[in-house]
Amino acid sequence: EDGLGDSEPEGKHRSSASHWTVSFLNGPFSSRQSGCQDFLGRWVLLYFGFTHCPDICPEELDTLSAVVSALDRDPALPRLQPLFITVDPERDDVAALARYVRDFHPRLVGLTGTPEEVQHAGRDFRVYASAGPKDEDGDYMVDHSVLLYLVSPDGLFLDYYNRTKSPEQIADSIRNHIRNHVPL
Ligand SMILES: [Cu+2]
Repeated sequence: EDGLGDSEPEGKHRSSASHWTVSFLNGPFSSRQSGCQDFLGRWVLLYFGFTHCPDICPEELDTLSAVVSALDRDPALPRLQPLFITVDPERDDVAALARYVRDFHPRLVGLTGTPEEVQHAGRDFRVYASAGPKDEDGDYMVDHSVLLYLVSPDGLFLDYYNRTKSPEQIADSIRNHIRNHVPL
């Protein structure tokens, strides 16, 4: 372990998130490989988790969906693209993610890939994920960072939100980012 634990990214940095490479899933993509380039030009709200997570991931995805829905109600704002990237590619294949994302926002796109691709996608966001031991049924938990990340239409990581933030607070912050955004 690198000791990052549940700690947050150090400050807001302008690390480019332009190197995501994760496999296609039920999004508006023409090719199997998908990545940041598919989302350039759109505001992205991104979460890393896994579909077998008993309560934290469903809660966070409910929060993410509530934020996107709140912003959807303002016709002057651009539509946010909600994304869910798995930290458990062993179990979360395309079919599992496609089923899972249906329970949340209708625009939510789930992404999976090889373990390397998924790790690579999380690196720019300093995502921590560590699978625990398997029980007798082969079931296991994945300890992981619990943060929502805001990515600008330029593909830059702008802000993150931890679990102390309400959907209203997050929506307000995103509104401010959109208002103050100066394109590259
Ligand atoms: Cu989780």
